Amino acid sequence: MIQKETQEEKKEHEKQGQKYEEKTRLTQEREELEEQLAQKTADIIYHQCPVLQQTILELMTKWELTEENKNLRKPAEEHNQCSSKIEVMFHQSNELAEAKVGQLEEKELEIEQTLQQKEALLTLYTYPENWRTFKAQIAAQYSGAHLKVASTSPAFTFGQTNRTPAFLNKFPLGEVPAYQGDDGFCLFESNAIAHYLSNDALRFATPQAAAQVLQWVNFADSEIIPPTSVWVFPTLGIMQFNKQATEQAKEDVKRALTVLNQHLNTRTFLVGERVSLADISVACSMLWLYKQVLEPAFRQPYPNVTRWFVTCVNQPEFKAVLGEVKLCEKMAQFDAKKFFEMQPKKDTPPKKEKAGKEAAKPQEKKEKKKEEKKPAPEEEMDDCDAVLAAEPKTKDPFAHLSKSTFVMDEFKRKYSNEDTLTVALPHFWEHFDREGYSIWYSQYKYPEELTLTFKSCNLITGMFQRLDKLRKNAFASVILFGTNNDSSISGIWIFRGQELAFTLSEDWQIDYESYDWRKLDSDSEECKTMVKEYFAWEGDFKHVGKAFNQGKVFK
Ligand SMILES: N[C@@H](CCC(=O)N[C@@H](CS)C(=O)NCC(=O)O)C(=O)O
Repeated sequence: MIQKETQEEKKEHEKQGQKYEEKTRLTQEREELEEQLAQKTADIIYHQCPVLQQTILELMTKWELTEENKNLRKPAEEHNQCSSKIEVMFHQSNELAEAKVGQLEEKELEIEQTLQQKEALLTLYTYPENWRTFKAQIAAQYSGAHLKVASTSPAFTFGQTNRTPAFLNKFPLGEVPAYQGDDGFCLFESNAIAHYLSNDALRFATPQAAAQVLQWVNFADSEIIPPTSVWVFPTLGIMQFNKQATEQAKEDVKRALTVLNQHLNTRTFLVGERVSLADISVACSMLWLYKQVLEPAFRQPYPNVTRWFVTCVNQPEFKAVLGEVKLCEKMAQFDAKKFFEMQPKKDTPPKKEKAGKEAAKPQEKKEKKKEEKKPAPEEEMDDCDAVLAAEPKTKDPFAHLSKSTFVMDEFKRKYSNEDTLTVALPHFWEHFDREGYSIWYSQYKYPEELTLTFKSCNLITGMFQRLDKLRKNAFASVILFGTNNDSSISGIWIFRGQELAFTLSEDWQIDYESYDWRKLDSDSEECKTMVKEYFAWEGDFKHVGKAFNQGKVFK
């Protein structure tokens, strides 16, 4: 017979059911809390905060949180107390963890700054794309030396900076590459610099191997560079072509290639079983040959040399400096047009006595003498002169614009030396030429990616550096707003012309796509306010919604 459930029994069952539900809810709640706590602990361990970690472990033991079921037996009230205690503790631990994170960030900033200073202090002065400098740069890639390459203004202007007394005081020849270390140690001569920046693996430790490295470094300088210069420079339009000298140079190159090919018949690298300074020096000295004139038919008898060269330039450390090296497909010939274009103008300051020294083999010297009788412009250049001659001829992307009445330099001087609100700004609006210049508002597109403020500032200054050549025709004040992990970047730019200047040159396009750009109407109130606030680094910055943190000026 089925026993009927009495009223009391029914009630008791319902009560038990409710209790069971309550228990389940509490278990869930506690599990969630424990999970949060574990997460927090993991965060703290991650942030290396052993004191806090210890406190939490102690609390966990005290409250028996790890013993699964014990807590369940506690009455709900006690459990709730426990939960709120945990909550309080979460708040406290959060604050402590945040403080710790803050400390760690400061430490990170300090380290970063020290690193930057270190990098900034190991300086290599050169002109861009100097194959002599590549030797040192590649050696530094292997050894891990952090180098700052000063090759463009304002850090270094070839033909100017290297002729100043301050530079000559440190480097009496006034030649580049030139190295200055963080300890003030100065070196000239590219081979010495590359040697200094190498590690022991590149230099080799045994006297024999070290001497072999030196042998190949000298081989590059005396057997490869002179004929290479005679043969290649005319094809670059930086030296007058001389048939006889070129033919002799080709023979000399063949001789060097034969020696190398023979040596590399049974070897992967020039010395020992790994890349050394020997490979770096010889490969760099052959860069122009392989890029300009060693067409497949010419290099065909020297397969070991080409195999070795290709192996070298494809090493990551070489690639990081040289980029992709494309081997010559068709032997370049004398570029007469370029040669005449590149002749130094009459008003170019006379270059000190040195030209063509490495190219000047005895026979070449005789040729030169004959040519000296001829009138200009046959004066010979070397690769250094070529850099100098090419520099001012770089196509001016603003050349098509008619002259403007607004003198950017004058405004920049006012901005740098005088009060912004009372002098620089009135000067700006008094002289600003709406036809010749435009004003733009820029805003960084990815503020959610901005973390530490010093990193965001590096983003701004990095952009400024990459836009170095634009300085004459632009001015900007860019501001970082907010704090770590909650910031934004925006700025006001003044450009020559009515278009965004970045599109005028490929070199300028690295950063600009990361920003939204809006041309401002220079007569509008909005523009007036923005120019005022961004130039003066003060004001409401209503459109931003975050407090001013710091500003950077491109001038
Ligand atoms: N043997 C030196 C040659 C250096 C050299 O000739 N440098 C030239 C540039 S290619 C230079 O700085 N010339 C100074 C000038 O023309 O003002 C080295 O390997 O470093």
